[in-house]
Amino acid sequence: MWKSIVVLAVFAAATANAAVLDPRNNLVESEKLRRRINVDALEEKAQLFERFAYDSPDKNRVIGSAGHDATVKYITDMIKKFPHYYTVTQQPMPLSVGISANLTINGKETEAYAVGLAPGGHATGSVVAIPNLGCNATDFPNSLNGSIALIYRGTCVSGEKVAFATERGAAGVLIYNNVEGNLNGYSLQRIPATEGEYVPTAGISQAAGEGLVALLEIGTEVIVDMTTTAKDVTSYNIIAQTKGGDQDNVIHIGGHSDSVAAGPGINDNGSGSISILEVAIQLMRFSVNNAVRFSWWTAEEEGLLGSEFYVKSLSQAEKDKIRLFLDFDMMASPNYAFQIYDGDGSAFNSTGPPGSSEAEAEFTHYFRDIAKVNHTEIEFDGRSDYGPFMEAGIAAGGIACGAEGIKTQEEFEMFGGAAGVPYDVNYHEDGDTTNNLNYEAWIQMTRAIAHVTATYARSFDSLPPKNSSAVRMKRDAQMFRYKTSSRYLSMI
Ligand SMILES: *[C@@H]1O[C@H](CO)[C@@H](O)[C@H](O)[C@H]1NC(C)=O
Ligand SMILES: *[C@@H]1O[C@H](CO)[C@@H](O)[C@H](O)[C@H]1NC(C)=O
Ligand SMILES: *[C@@H]1O[C@H](CO)[C@@H](O)[C@H](O)[C@H]1NC(C)=O
Ligand SMILES: *[C@@H]1O[C@H](CO)[C@@H](O)[C@H](O)[C@H]1NC(C)=O
Ligand SMILES: *[C@@H]1O[C@H](CO)[C@@H](O)[C@H](O)[C@H]1NC(C)=O
Ligand SMILES: *[C@@H]1O[C@H](CO)[C@@H](O)[C@H](O)[C@H]1NC(C)=O
Ligand SMILES: CC(=O)N[C@H]1CO[C@H](CO)[C@@H](O)[C@@H]1O
Repeated sequence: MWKSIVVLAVFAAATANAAVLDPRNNLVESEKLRRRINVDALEEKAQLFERFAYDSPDKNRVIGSAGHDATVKYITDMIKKFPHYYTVTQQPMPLSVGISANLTINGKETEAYAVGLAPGGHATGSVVAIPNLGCNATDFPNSLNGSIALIYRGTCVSGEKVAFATERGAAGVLIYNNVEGNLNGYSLQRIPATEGEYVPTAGISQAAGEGLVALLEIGTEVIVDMTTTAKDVTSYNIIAQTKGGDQDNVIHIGGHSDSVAAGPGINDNGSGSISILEVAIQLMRFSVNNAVRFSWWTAEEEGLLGSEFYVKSLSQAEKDKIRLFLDFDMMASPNYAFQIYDGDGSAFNSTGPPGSSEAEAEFTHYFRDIAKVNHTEIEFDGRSDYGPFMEAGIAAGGIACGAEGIKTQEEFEMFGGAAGVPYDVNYHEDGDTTNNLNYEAWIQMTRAIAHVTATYARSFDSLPPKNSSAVRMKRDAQMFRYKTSSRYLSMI
């Protein structure tokens, strides 16, 4: 008797499941998709990502590590299980990962740090200190022929500084820190292939750099001998797109798959990768009107390299298909605030391309009217994976829970937690593990992702029309304002 009940029950469940599983007559809806998001599925994946880190010799998921390779393989395999629903590709990106840097200054061994994206090699020569920050070609002497350029870190990406020095004939570059502490995990933050070659580069401490500047100022010649070793790796962006839905009108959802070198990177930004993976898995129960594309970017921590590489690889026609790009990282900060990117510029006077205001409004609608929780706004400054999209004139938006910033008293009243303490005390530290997650925040944020995914997968009616000349003019005017703003000029 019990047997037949079991058989019947299984049969009934299978039938019910089959009906639910057939997405053809089940158009996605925000509430239905949100209901499928549960905390156990998120937690289970966070444990897995942590294991990928701890099983790797380096105990992290930084690009080029076994932990990152395992993450990329896991996400790709997960999506590949559903070939009827998604097309999945891995976009290869060649990178150079710094292994070691050995340095002598006037024959004396000095501690130096390997710098990511810089090539391996040997250089010896006399040191020339570059004035200012080395962010401007005019900072450099006309010829650095065979010298070692000494440059202060900061304000622009170091790749820019090293490219100037290389162009002027430097044999090598020393970057000295602009804060106390070491330069472990530091990178040139710009892909060399697109901007010209780099010479061997090493990092030194602020104190060591200032010591060299002082010696040069009193006219002492300083001879440096440096050897850097680097490893060439291929790192992958993962791109998955629904086979269903209008392929010319795409909602694009992204997060990044790598961590910093310090630890497993479970909140930063494992949480974002996992949230969008879970939404991608649950979406498979439903049909969509517009194509949905999910991306897991590589090498965000080295300077948004994966997303930049991707956007640069798209033709204008392909860019035009992306109606909106939404970025998700830091989804579970222990001392969280619900932060929405200020796409309409109402809080920080910096707006995104047309469509970005509407995206902000959709997130506001979710937090205020659906989840009924407070939210704040954060500056839309292009310093995460949405930056390259924004620069290409593609509407963008996103949400986050906060990184190293300090929670204010006002935010404490809005969200609880602790005032005067960072949103994530373990940001970029080895303590960013599964114990570092706020699950209440994480589920709320993941449901917000489900809401916008479902909303735009159904319709783009709330966004400005794609082709109107008014929208194009507005976009061009916005891009001109952005590219001439002091913020943008200080970033390049
Ligand atoms: C070079 O530096 C690395 C650390 O960056 C160190 O492990 C290695 O022993 C050094 N090699 C030599 C030959 O000094
Ligand atoms: C670079 O320096 C030159 C000369 O000092 C100046 O005119 C120019 O505005 C600077 N460029 C930037 C981007 O700061
Ligand atoms: C650069 O240095 C090489 C030798 O290191 C020398 O032969 C060459 O003349 C130098 N060029 C300039 C422009 O100083
Ligand atoms: C906002 O930015 C624009 C230029 O981007 C500037 O002209 C304007 O003065 C700024 N407004 C405020 C209130 O800062
Ligand atoms: C929203 O913030 C206010 C303080 O600004 C607080 O009184 C209220 O309880 C918060 N609401 C929720 C749902 O947390
Ligand atoms: C927008 O332009 C594309 C080609 O650029 C065209 O195929 C499409 O029909 C246009 N859509 C509208 C709504 O005008
Ligand atoms: C370098 C880093 O911390 N990566 C990103 C993780 O996510 C947050 C929130 O989106 C970004 O601000 C960080 O840049």
